[in-house]
Amino acid sequence: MKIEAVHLRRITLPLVTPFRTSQHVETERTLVVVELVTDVGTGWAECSTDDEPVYWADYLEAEIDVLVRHFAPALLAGTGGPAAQAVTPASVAEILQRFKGHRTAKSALEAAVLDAWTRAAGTSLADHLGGVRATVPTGVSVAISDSIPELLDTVDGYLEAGYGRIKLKIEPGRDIAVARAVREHIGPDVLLQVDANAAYSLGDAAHLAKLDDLDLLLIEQPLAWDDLHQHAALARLIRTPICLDESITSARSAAAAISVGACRIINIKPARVGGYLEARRIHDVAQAHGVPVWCGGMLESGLGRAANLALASLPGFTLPGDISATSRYYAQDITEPFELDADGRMAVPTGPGVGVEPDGAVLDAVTTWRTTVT
Ligand code: OSB
Ligand code: MG
Repeated sequence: MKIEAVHLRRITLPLVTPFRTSQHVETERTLVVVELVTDVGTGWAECSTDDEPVYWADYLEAEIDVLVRHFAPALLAGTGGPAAQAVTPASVAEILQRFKGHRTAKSALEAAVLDAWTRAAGTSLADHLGGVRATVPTGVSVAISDSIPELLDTVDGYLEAGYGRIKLKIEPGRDIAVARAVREHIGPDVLLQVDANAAYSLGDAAHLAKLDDLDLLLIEQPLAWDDLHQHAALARLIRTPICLDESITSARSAAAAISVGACRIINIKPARVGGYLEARRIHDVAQAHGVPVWCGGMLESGLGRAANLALASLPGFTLPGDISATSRYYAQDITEPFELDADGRMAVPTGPGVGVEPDGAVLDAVTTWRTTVT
């Protein structure tokens, strides 16, 4: 495939409820929509990361800059670079490999190539990746709240909506008592897990061990993103299974984390690992080691959600992901809304490519900036 132009738009979507983690609060999501013009047709994808470099180093304005200056030019056929001949989904990562970091931006371009490629072939992204299920279980990531009664109301609302798993964001001072209150409120049968976004240190091990009697599915990323060794040490001090998010940036780091005993479960987020193909490699490594995985989220619009659903249909995704209905995030999305079915599951798109396209009028209405790289 030859890439003729890369259209980029920055859009802002107000969140229906503020999203507060141990690192920051967000009331609206700003992300970039990528529209690739190729000789076989159009490909769509999104680049979604936080406005500030708090979840990890990538932040939206930095990803825009690296897309415009470095990544898009490297993929364009007309610039005489490595992409002059042909781009395939697998060659995107190879072409961009000499550029360090900025996996969020790399993931967006690869996803857009995958969309154009599979759309042209008349295949769904899920079939292309090797998906095996038509629907996937859903979970919801619940923001930190100052009030436990309010949090319990929020959780009740999500359970009524059909979510099969609750993930509570925690931080020092809002952790054990919060998780205990939720566990007591929802009873022993609902899947419950917590996400610290790296807010603790190994010295907190005895404190975190107090989560052990709450029958949590997992604790996500308790310690620093770059310390597998300390996660392995923590794993020997608490019974709650450790799941890594921020620490897993590639199949190589996933293999390292598993082999040193730093995690028993992995959150796979395509934007964090440089794309859907690396995400699949992590899935394969984890599956080979009997490590369950689930699909994380970046408060994506419908474009990213559709692609995440395709990924989550792979066989090793045995735990519910942070894949929630559009209405949990946005009053107005750029694609058709995604909803839960009567069993609290979500259908994997079956149409060609990622299976959805943005609505042009909505996209125009939420666009705050645009450019074309040719
Ligand atoms: O740590 O998983 C995280 C959102 C943005 C950045 C990091 C994280 C999250 C979420 C929300 O937890 C997941 C979602 O519902 O998209
Ligand atoms: Mg997380």
